[in-house]
Amino acid sequence: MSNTAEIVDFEPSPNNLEAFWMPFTNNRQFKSKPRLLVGAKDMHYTAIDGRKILDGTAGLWCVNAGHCREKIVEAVRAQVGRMDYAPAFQMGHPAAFQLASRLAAMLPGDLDHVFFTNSGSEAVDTALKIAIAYHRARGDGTRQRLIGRERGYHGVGFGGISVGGIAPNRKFFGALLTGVDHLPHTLDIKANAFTKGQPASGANLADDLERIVALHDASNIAAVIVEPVACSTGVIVPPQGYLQRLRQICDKHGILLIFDEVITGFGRLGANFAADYFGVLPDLITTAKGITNGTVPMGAVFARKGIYDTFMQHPQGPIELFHGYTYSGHPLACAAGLATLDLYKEEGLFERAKELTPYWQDAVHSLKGARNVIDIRDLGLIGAVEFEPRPGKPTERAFDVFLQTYEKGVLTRVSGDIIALSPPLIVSKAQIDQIVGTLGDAIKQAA
Ligand code: PXG
Ligand code: PLP
Repeated sequence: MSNTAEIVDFEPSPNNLEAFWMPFTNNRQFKSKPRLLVGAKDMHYTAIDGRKILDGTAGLWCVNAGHCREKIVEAVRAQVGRMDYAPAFQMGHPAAFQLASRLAAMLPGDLDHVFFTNSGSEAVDTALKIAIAYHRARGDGTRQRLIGRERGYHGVGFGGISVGGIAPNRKFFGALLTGVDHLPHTLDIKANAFTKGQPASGANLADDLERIVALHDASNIAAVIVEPVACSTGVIVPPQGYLQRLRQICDKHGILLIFDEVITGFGRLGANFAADYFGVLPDLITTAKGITNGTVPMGAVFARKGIYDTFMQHPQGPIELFHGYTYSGHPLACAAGLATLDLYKEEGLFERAKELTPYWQDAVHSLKGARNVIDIRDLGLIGAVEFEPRPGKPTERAFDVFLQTYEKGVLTRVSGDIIALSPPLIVSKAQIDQIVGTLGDAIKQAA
């Protein structure tokens, strides 16, 4: 493939690295020793120095079918030559309707309507707004409070950081949304360290929702939003029965349940969605990333029939929901999305992920006993290794392991004192061995 060679005429120097203010990055560290990628194919990146890097993280949890897959590349190429853009408001184009129908057909239960956004952050803000507007449309306008969870990640919009629970993502940004409360997170290393899959204990943590309801009264609460598996914070796997319990309590009190499946959607757990995997039907699902295999930015909110119908029945002006983005349902994203769904299906990638899960689980847990490792967690094709922080220097140890692993040719993701893994679903057993083996070597050296 020639998709690596022609773009390498870029010599990094302090001058040309300065202008780009990098997101969620230690800019000064990066610019002093940049890690630049210039090409990608299937399971590998090509670094600017020509090295092949095995992708242990599907980019940032998004490239579920592997990189630069011909079918998707071709679909985007054809679409951009046919029609670059169509207005999203009061106008439409066929691919957006086709993609929405295809998605609705693969969703569980009566989740059957799709609102397009351009990212997971936008999907989250959209879902929160739909939840509040839905109650209002039913004459239940006091239901405005939103309940998130400690350590949750719901993107970086003001809605998302308000219901989110990652302290550094919140503390620099003022008062945030009012009327938000948080459930406790479910990580209990003392009780559950090195559990394979879902921990047996901790479902009772969902009962905290009853305490929150008692405090604010159900008549004031619009929705609860959780990641079925909390990934960004360092992979927190829900205890057995926990999500079922949350669903029961929401039902009891007329509260909408939102699953943020930006990472867990599209096969990451070896099922279409985490909602399928856990057998729990939320009222709204937020998604992004794998919806286009990361090729073109796109996010979406999936809504149950009753929610959409409520907006359609409500007598009001010419527009039912005063919300949308210039690029909602962008033609290139829709083309990428349709080709992505075809590819997932043709290659049976979600079933493949399911079949690989026991091998993956054993491989990741083989790092038990490695230096300074205090916990290992996994579910589906997700893995995480947590380290004892260096005294007084939190996050430094995992960052050193991440750098060492990259030097040795494997891309991982660092988050606090955790290394997270989430390879494309096309990963082979030999590549799983390489990812875990390289991480083990890096731990010996850096941890
Ligand atoms: N919700 C969840 C559950 C996410 O994981 C978002 C919302 C926001 O999506 P956008 O497209 O606005 O970034 C996310 C994104 C990491 C990492 O390595 C995770 C995300 C993004 C970047 C890095 O933990 N999650
Ligand atoms: N800011 C201004 C000045 C705009 O005109 C618009 C869209 O028209 C936006 C922000 C929102 O941009 P987007 O629709 O891409 O989210």
